[in-house]
Amino acid sequence: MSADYNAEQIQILEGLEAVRKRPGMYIGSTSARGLHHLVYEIVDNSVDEALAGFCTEIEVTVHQDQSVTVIDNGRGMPVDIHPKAGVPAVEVIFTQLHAGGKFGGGAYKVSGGLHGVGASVVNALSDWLEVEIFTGGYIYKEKFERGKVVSSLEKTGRCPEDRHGSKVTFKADGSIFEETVFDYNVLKQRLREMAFLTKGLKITLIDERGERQEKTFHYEGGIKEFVQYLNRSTTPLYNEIIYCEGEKDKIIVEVAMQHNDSYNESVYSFVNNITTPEGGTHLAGFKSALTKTFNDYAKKNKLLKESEGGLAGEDIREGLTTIISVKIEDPQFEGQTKQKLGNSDARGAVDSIVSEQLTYFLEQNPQVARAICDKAILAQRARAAARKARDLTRRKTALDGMALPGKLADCSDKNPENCEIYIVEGNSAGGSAKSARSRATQAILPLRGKILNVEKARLDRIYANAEIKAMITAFGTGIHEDFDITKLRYHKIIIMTDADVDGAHISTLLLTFLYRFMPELIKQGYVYLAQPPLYKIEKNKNVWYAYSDEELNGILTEIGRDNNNKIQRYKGLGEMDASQLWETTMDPERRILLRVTMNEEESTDIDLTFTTLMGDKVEPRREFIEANAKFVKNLDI
Ligand code: 28F
Repeated sequence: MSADYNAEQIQILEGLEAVRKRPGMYIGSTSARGLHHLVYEIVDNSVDEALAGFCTEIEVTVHQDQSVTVIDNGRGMPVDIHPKAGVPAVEVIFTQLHAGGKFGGGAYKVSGGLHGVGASVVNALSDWLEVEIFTGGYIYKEKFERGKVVSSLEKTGRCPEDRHGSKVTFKADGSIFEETVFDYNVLKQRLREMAFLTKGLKITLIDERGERQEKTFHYEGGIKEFVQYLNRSTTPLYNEIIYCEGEKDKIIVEVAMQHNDSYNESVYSFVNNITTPEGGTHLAGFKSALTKTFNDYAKKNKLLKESEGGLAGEDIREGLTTIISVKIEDPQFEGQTKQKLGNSDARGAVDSIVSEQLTYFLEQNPQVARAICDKAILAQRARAAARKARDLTRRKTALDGMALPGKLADCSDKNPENCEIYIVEGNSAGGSAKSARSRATQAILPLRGKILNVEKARLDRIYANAEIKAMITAFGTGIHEDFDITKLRYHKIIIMTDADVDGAHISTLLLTFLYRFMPELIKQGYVYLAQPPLYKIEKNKNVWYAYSDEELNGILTEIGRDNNNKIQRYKGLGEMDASQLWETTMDPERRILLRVTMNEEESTDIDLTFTTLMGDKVEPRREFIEANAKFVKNLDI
């Protein structure tokens, strides 16, 4: 280190070293999620420039070498010398950790005009980073490596007087990130969300790796279009998107909502464009406004019989898709993953703006108000029936002890951590699974063919379905608001179906049920898919099993492809006898299990995927399947 570092430079070096030593403190993690946060932090600065009213387009490009370029047409970061730092302002943005917003993992960035809080961290965690600014008819450029200036800001050329904006290209540091390959779909999902949340802003994503892909997001309708997009695989209850917006106590509130004919509630809340999956005061304010406003309306218009009491919030929110977006100068986050808004004034701001504007909307649109109240009243009755059915199940369970379903072949070990339950399609496979299993730790619950598609069923029908009830009782946790993960009787729930189209359909129906009524089982990693072998290869009394086409080819290459090896393509579990089922699919020492996982950031996409695949709209399902067919291995036509 040369002697002429002044206090300022030393403080900068210490700051960047701190980031490189503990990157997780600044971007949440150094996993793939942390890697993608680098892009979001740079794009956020362009979004801030858009929120300030100076940027209308952002372009994000992933290059062949996994470096990323973000370019906007804002004013261009300032190039004049920063009075205190004695270097250009842009260099301050990329080398000084700002007090401003914080970072990544659930913390937040302050949007709405405070720029560049994340740029210095991205710089510190990049092998190299180049920034170019177009302003005043000149192009300026500065280069960094791992946060340190390697070539100071200089004019590198001319540009048209009316050309303005900022361009940043960076290459994530492979010595810090376990993963440096960007996932196009993850970036697409987040950039689409940012475009929905920033009405009028055009965001383009380009992928130069492999065959070039390009996708542009531009929504003049902002979160109203977001609700339309989320509802596109369902049948809306009415054509309008209910929209409220306003500002109170310096909090900007925007809410868009629309009921569809399903029974799922999909409410997504954001603060400064950052998703808050744990909700918080803004969501609480919305819920109380909604319940109060609809109950007032129903009473005033005599839609509610006195005997039936008021409508519960969940009755009104049945089938409701909502986006809540608030902008706050100094958001406080709470909750496990710091993704729950804590500011108490946000509750009041959302409550009063939504109450006032929703009341007005209902007065102006009595037929919409009526349709919503009618649906809520049906939901209320179904909830009462479901409660009765559930209490019946509970009472029955209480009366007969843990009245486990007759078809369940339970295991003898009573410690859930050691136990696993196989949900098996069909009685024949169920039979061989029962004789194949290890009785101590493996329970078997055979299901009779296709189970109820819960995507289109209310709670009362769920409780009335024998197969569903058998799983609820066997798992022990209860469902919906009764769910209690501590009562789970098995720490592995393994779905075992035939490796054919029907088997895939049954797995999907089961995952839909688990996702809609016991999502924590998936979120906490208790759910697995068994992987039965696709092929059995026999040669001179030797037997091999292959779990994929490429594995089959590998084996055949190894043992020779002459004609005295017999290859059997398994069509179903029933074709295996108990010992084969055990050694290929159930023996913990040899089997392959696929763990079903989901992460919060993709929650809108996952919710939408289930609605698209399981809902009643055919067109969006066809589009989804065509778009994703390339990811399916062993497609069995
Ligand atoms: C590809 C990433 O970072 N765009 C940005 C601006 C514009 C200004 C600015 C940014 C320090 C703290 C004020 C220009 N002229 N794209 C970007 N565009 N930062 S970052 O100012 C940063 C100053 O706040 C800007 C006049 N005011 C602001």
